[in-house]
Amino acid sequence: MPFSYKEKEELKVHFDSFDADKSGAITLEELKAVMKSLGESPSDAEVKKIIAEVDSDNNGTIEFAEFLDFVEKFKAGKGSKGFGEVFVKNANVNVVASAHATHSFSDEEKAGFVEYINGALRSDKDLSHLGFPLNPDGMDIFKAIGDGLLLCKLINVAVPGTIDERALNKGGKLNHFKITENQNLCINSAKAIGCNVVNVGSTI
Ligand SMILES: [Ca+2]
Repeated sequence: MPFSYKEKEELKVHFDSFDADKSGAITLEELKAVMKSLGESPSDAEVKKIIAEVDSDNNGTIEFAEFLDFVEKFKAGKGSKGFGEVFVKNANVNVVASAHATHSFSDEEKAGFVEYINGALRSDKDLSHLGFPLNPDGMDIFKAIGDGLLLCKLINVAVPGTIDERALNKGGKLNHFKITENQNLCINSAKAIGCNVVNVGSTI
C-alpha cells in the first residue's frame, strides 16, 4: 500500500475539508465552493474538467480512493495540475497536517490576529496594495500573507530592526522567486527572534 494508516487518516482530513456533506464523494458543487472560498470564481465547466482529471471511474465525483490515487501521483510530480493547485491551496488554508499532528486555527484566533495586523501595519506604505483594513471574519488574511512581505513586517513590529527592510521584495506583484526570498527571510528571522515555526513546507 502506498500510504500508511496514519497518512491515510491525515489525508482523510483533507478529503473531508472538500466533502462538505461527508457523503464520501467530492461533488462539483463542493469543489466549486472550496475554490470560491479560495478566492477563485470557476465556471461549472472548469470545475468539471478538474474533477475529470481525478475521477477515474467517470461517475462525476471524486471518491476517497480516487483522491488517494491523485495524492500519490501528485507527490511523484505527475498529473492533475488543476486539482493539485486547489488541493495545495486548500491544505495551506484550512488544515495543515504535519507528521505528528493536525493543526488548525479557530476563527477567534484568526480574527484577533487580523485585528492586530490592522492596528500595527495599516499605515505601512509598502503594504498599501493589500487594501487595509483586512476583514477579520473573511479569508483576506491568507491572501495578504502570500508574498511574505506582511509577515516580515510583522517580525519587525515584534522585534524592531530584525529584518533590514531594504532586503525585502516589495510591490504587490512579485514573481515566485521573489516571494520565496521574502518567505525564507521571514522564516529564518522568525526563528532568530525565538518563534517556534511549525508546519512550514508541509509534507503533503
Ligand atoms: Ca469517481
